[in-house]
Amino acid sequence: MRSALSRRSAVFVVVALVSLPDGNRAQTPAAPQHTVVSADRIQWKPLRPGAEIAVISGDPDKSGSSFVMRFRYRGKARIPPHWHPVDEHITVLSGTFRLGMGSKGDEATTTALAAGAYAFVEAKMAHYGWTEGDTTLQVHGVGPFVINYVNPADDPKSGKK
Ligand SMILES: [Cu+2]
Repeated sequence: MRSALSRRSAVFVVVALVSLPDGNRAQTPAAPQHTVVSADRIQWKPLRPGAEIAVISGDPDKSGSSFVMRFRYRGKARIPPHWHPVDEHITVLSGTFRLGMGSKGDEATTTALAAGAYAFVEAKMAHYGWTEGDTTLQVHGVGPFVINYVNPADDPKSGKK
């Protein structure tokens, strides 16, 4: 008898929790966000001749912000040796990307990554690359995503590229 009663009480408690109106529920953190970006809404900006950059979501400049960016290259393009203060996740969306590790920028030591391939480069690891034909890369990670060129002359902001 006693156990049947407590079982009935337990059922009542569950029903009461499920049927509480929204206003009576404990406050939850900010509502989850979602982002949808169609390909024709991507805003490409010039990075260097033959190379463009676009921020797809998040703020790569902001510390702690998850971000997604794309890099689009025309023909055979060189990505000079550089490093980032944060981990870099690279996905090849189209074309072929040749990725190399280190600060020398030697094309012979690169690995060819075809469309669909993924690469991870740890924070502060110098790396470089070449594209074979028109190539689009997607890069994601957590900001601040800064591009530090091993050779400062390679920085598009230096005015020499
Ligand atoms: Cu990089």
